Amino acid sequence: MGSPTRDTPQYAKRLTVDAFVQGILAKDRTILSRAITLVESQLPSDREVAEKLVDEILPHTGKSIRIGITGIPGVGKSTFIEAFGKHLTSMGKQLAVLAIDPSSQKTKGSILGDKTRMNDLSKDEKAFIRPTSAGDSLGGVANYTREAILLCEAAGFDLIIVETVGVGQSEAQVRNMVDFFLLLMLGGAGDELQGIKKGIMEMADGIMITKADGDNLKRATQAQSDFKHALHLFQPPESGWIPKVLISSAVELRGLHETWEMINEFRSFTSMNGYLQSQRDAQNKTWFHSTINQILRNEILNHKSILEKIEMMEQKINSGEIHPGAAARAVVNDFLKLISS
Ligand SMILES: Nc1nc2c(ncn2[C@@H]2O[C@H](COP(=O)(O)OP(=O)(O)O)[C@@H](O)[C@H]2O)c(=O)[nH]1
Ligand SMILES: [Mg+2]
Repeated sequence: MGSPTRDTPQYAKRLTVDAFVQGILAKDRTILSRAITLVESQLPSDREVAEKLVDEILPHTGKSIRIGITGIPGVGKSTFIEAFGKHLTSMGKQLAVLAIDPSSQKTKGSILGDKTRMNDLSKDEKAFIRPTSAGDSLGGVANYTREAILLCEAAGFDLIIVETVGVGQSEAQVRNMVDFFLLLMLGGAGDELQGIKKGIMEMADGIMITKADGDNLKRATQAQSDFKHALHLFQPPESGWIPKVLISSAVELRGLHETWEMINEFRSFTSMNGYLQSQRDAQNKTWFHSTINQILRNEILNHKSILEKIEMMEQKINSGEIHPGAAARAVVNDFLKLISS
């Protein structure tokens, strides 16, 4: 099937929903990539097509394992994903990686860019790597990452990995769109040094001590046993799954098969006790409600008079004339009056 390339005139044109669906189900990488670009678009006309597309492919989703990988910049996320990814494809697995690329944000041309591209893995025909912008929108790693996961699933990938930027709220957002959340940490550096809050450790289904090679191996093994002890102090997670602590090295190819076994074990454990599905159901519910908020907010901000009112209210809040709750209520009341007139 000759799909349009950059050289053909059709490329500039938008595909129909049906052409997108057929292309994705036929595992056409170019069309998958274009579909992800479509769901990332903020244009209302694109949103409309994107929503139809995601709706159409929905029956073909849900069969992959969704994995989130987080950790501070430099901990070795991209390098680990590349080594782990190659291990998976050598076993015949098909893997999609959605790498949230911080270089497209403030730190333009970031030094991490090279690794994010995962040059070796991207040449592997069983792998699909898609750097996505961290997003300038309010939502940060917004709903389009969720939609991109679904598109990749419909294209038949067995595993979907989402690499986080490793700052602030993006962790919680990614946690809320994957089945298994893996936190990468360095051995020998204090938790505070690594900027890892207890809350993030509590979100993890697995902790990986990276760079366990050369002189670092001893420190990594020590950290492994320290973290195992530390995890005992936490509340048992809702899934009933006791998080595992592993060590890895992308240089000495350590811990890769163990990671795969851990994820498989998690999958059977949570399939048996129903948590895998109940977590996905809860995530969908959150997605649904946050989308209502987002759509409503966009509708409200669509009116010039409302934007002016908001600006005025901000000043009144600053000068202490009105409190934020009442100001918000006044804005929404104006909106309601506007749409009913
Ligand atoms: N020795 C060693 N170095 C590593 C390993 N993994 C990553 N690195 C190095 O650590 C740096 C940061 O890695 P990168 O994957 O870009 O980290 P990210 O920011 O978390 O994605 C790079 O210079 C890597 O070469 C490892 O397993 N062993
Ligand atoms: Mg990276």
